[in-house]
Amino acid sequence: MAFFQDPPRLGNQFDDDPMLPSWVARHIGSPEVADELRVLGDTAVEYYAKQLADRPNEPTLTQWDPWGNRVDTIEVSPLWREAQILAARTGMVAAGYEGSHGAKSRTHQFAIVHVLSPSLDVYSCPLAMTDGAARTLLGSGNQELIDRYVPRLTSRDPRVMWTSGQWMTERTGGSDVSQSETIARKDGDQWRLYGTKWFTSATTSEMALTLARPEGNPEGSRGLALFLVELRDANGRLRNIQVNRLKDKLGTRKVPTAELTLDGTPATLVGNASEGVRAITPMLSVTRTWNAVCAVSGMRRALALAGDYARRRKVFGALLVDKPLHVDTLAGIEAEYAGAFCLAFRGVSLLGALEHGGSDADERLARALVPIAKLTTGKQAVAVASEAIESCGGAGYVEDTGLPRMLADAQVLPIWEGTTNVLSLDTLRALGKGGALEAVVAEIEANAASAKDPGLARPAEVARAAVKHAVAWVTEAMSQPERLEAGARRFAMTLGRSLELGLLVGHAQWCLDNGFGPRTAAAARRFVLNGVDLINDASHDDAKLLA
Ligand code: MFK
Repeated sequence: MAFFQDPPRLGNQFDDDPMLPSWVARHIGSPEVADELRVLGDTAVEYYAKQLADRPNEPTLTQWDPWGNRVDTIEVSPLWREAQILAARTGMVAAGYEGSHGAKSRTHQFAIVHVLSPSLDVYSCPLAMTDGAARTLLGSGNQELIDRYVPRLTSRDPRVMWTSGQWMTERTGGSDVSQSETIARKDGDQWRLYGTKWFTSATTSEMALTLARPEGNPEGSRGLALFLVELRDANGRLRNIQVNRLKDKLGTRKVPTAELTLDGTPATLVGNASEGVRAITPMLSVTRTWNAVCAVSGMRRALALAGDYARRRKVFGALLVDKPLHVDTLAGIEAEYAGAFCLAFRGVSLLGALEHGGSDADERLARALVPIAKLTTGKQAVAVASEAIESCGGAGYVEDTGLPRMLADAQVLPIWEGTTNVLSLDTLRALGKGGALEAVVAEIEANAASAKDPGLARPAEVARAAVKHAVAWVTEAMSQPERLEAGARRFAMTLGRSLELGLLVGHAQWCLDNGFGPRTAAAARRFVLNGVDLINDASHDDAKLLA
């Protein structure tokens, strides 16, 4: 009888998660939420099967109808159509706004996101921007826009719920948006936008927040203003928007990312007619938090499949799960997942706290932690996905197993929403506001100090030592701009890894004290071996010779 390898399968995506049940027990403490997530854990398995069946389908753009009319219709994949309904009903955005769990509502919402999003082909993208748009509007003080749009963005009714895009990137660049060329002109009382948006994810959304420069405003980012665009009129036609083409991307291929020309597109000013970058920063904070959670949930999916494969795949006379080297390899990436989980979900709990009257200390910590979490987890997601598909051998490299998509989709996480370097510089900017570095140190110290178990003593010490080294480095480099900038990524990553380890230690102690076992403590010990302190002063002259 010929041999056929059993493919990897998923178990319940709540119960099988080594981090989520204990985190939810600790930070929400509601058995009903655990029950809800367990049901969604099965839904995630059901949608994984649909995802595999839907694999060849990608969005299509039809620019012209048979009679020569420009129509620019985008059709999304069947799974995306289902995802829209599922996302609304399960409250993937709404749960964060309903307030049923007070400041813990964000943890509830992102636990749902964590369980479901790896099965939804990056439908997390429009959801993240929708969440960000709701938060931005709520913070704008523009009551008319809040009343009109927030109920739609946060609805659980799929017939009512709208999603929102976020159009920032132009041909001039995605990092330095100060060079944006889109112009806003007054036409009577109506603002109209003229320009090209180069990378607009999820162009099927009903609305978008975007930046444009009101005519006559000065150059630079302060001359930009924040606008809201409703994409279609009552007949479903795009309002002076042309879809030039869909992007041909390495991953996130189900996301209808497009290039758009705005040619007199009606738009509503959200706040002032300037300072648009500052006005859109709530959107950036929310989507970067989504990015971190989706990085973590993507790692979890890769590990679930790699772990199951190891229990099915026999080589050299034994299952992979019984091979010491294979087990050692998986343990290394499981520890990365555990650390990343703690950091991403700490960002989530801070977001919830701030929305429910959090303290100044929460505010300072959040401003630094958001870019740090985004940049650290984005890199980990790529490394973990790469290792996980390698652990499935050649099958991991063959498209119709569905496994390679995990790596291709992970690769966007360090790129969109601010690259690793842009976020490293943003970390410096955040720390420059004062009090934020102290807040990071205090967070690590509080968690390290909670470690009573002797097995956590060394991880606690490593976290403390790494952050101490980072503080000493930045204090010295502060007065040397070239050194500071060249080392900014190593610095930010060290803060990220110290935070992950510190939080892991704190959570491991809680798990030991509350019947969740020694696994998280093992993750903390293994995380230490993966390396935490990345600070060094690489020669900038050498770097210039090399680059
Ligand atoms: C699964 C997850 C899915 C997510 C889906 C998303 C798909 C979306 C696709 C995209 O649209 S990707 C494009 C996203 N683009 C970016 O993330 C932009 C990356 N670039 C940056 O983040 C730059 O740092 C930035 C554009 C913000 C720099 O702009 P400027 O022109 O140099 O602004 P400046 O002067 O530094 O900051 C203006 C104000 O905003 C300052 O406040 P003040 O005026 O009070 O001094 C800054 O302190 C403040 N600010 C900047 N960044 C901030 C911030 N405040 C809070 N948080 C931040 N991150």
